Amino acid sequence: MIAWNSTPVPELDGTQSDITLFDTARQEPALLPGRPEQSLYVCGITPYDATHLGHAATYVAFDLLNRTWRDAGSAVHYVQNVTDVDDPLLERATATGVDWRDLAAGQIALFREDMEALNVLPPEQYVGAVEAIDWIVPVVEDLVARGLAYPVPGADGEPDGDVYFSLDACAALDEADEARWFLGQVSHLDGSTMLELSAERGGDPARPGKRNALDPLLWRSAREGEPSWPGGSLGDGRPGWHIECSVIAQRFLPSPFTVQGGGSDLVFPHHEMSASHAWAAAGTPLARHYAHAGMVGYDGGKMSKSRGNLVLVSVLRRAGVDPAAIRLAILAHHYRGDWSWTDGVLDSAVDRLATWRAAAGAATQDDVDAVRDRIRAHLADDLDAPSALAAVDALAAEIRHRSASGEPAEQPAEGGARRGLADVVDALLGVRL
Ligand code: 5CA
Ligand code: ZN
Repeated sequence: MIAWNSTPVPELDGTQSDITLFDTARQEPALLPGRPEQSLYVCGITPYDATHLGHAATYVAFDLLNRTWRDAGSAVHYVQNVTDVDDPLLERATATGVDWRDLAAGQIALFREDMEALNVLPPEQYVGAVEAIDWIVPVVEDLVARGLAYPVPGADGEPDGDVYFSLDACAALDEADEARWFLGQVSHLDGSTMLELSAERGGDPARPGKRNALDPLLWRSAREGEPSWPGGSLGDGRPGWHIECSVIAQRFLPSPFTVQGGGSDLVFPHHEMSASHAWAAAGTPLARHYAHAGMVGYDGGKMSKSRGNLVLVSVLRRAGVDPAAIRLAILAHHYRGDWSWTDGVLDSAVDRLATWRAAAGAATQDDVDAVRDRIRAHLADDLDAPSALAAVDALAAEIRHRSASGEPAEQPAEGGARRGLADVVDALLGVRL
């Protein structure tokens, strides 16, 4: 699948240092040593709805990590998936009378436009679940052959043959190995919370015939009226959700890769289960670190289609809102915290963007160099974008003060002062002045 386009990232003088990033699995900030190559997998959209501010905030958060690593001189290998076949997509297609493929294609196209407008750097590999089926099938067959997965009998008139992953068998693998996966390694949740979240987030803890209520689906055998693909010895069907990301990541990235990312709604079961699958399949941890963006709501509540309060990036763009202001509105909040979108959040970002644009023309080379280093230091500290924004605000205020007090202009930045500051905020924050 093709991703989206990006404009070249301006090259800056100097480099970023090693950074710290809060690691969900370690439950504390981790120092990420500099490496010539860093690798990143961010869980992509399920394309049944247009990109809302919450999705956008998650991708902007990991775009900051991508830009920060590049600024540190690393090549970043970035992979993202698209869950282009799954229950929610099929349910929405049925409910709206649209072919599921058309629904997915339309929403993916819109997502690409949104990402490009928000200046989010594209992944090198952008991979659909459907494209991955031929890679998933042999992995599931191997897990069955090794006793790590098992078919269950059909329930309530459903066909036999849905294949589940055995968490208990996986946890018993290589128990002496310190790097081994264990249930709770990523999420650190207790059993009853896991059961609750599993039921809420696509799992089926009450399904009869499972060895452990939390065992996740690997392969769903073909049903009347649902799309299916040949599954070799598994029979026709379609893949489960967690195995999709696990297989795509392991196919394109090193094992383990550096950071597995997504919104905090994916900590459990999705990232916990993807990690278990990778360990069972390859005997390596999925990722070195797990990072999660907070949830974005609306006016203090949940942002959801059913409440009719989805704020869509495409709708804002069509209303004439500058995408750089949307990006600034997102960056005004630390990526790890939950926050709420309000009209006021956008208004402040529009004002801030105008202030920065006005200041950029009068920034000297010293101003630009100093603010660049400040932004770098804040980003190195768990991607602290709000503090980075405050550093630019302070410079803008100083420039305003200088010009108001009639101080003579100093040497302009090389190649024109406006370009200097614009390059720094574009390269490091992805904000186009
Ligand atoms: N396709 C799966 C991941 S493999 C999925 O969760 N798709 S999604 O469309 O529901 O979400 C896409 C990304 O946006 C995920 O990383 C998810 O964690 C994140 N996300 C979803 N809702 C929000 C929200 N309200 N705030 C912040 N991030 C969100
Ligand atoms: Zn995923």
